Amino acid sequence: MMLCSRRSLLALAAISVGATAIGAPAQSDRAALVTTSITVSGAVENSLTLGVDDLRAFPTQKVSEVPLVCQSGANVGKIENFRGVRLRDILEKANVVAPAHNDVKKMVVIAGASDGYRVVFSWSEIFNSPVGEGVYVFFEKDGMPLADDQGRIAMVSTKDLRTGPRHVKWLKDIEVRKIVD
Ligand SMILES: Nc1nc2c(c(=O)[nH]1)N[C@H]1C(S)=C(S)[C@@H](COP(=O)(O)O)O[C@H]1N2
Ligand SMILES: [Mo]
Repeated sequence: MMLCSRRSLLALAAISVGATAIGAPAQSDRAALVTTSITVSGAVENSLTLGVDDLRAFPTQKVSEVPLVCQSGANVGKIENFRGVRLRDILEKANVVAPAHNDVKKMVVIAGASDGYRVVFSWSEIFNSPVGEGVYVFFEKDGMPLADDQGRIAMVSTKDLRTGPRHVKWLKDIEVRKIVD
């Protein structure tokens, strides 16, 4: 049968490897993606490295439920009973460097994960819009550390219309950058 030829088997193997690469990471891969601290760098006076205990030392908030909706509109579950720190409070501690009156308006905050996933916020969104109220770096669910599927530190922007995209699993770094002169 055609399908049993050596070449077809190799082709099938290649397809299945490709499918794994674009799908959700397997259980073992998720464990390898887990982050236990984050860095805050770029246009800040104080670069920071924050582990879970450091995050706990900030004012923390408890959030009871956030439905997760993908960019496609598909419902992809929810995150419940988590505790986190507002991104705004972390950036205030890092102290964004913006000497000119208009500098902050030209700045973005890039949140990166250990799998290379990255999302951006504008400074104005975080500090001058209702969105900023709901952007959390979180580290606890039901009083327990976050599991490997997103742990131990993640981020979510709870006031987004579609919350999936800026739910950053395995959060690794936060970079502040002025993107126009
Ligand atoms: N680190 C990381 N976080 C991520 C993603 C990703 O690929 N990597 N995908 C995002 C998108 S687009 C969605 S909809 C949800 C999907 O979460 P799920 O894979 O647990 O369904 O995670 C978000 N957070
Ligand atoms: Mo998504």
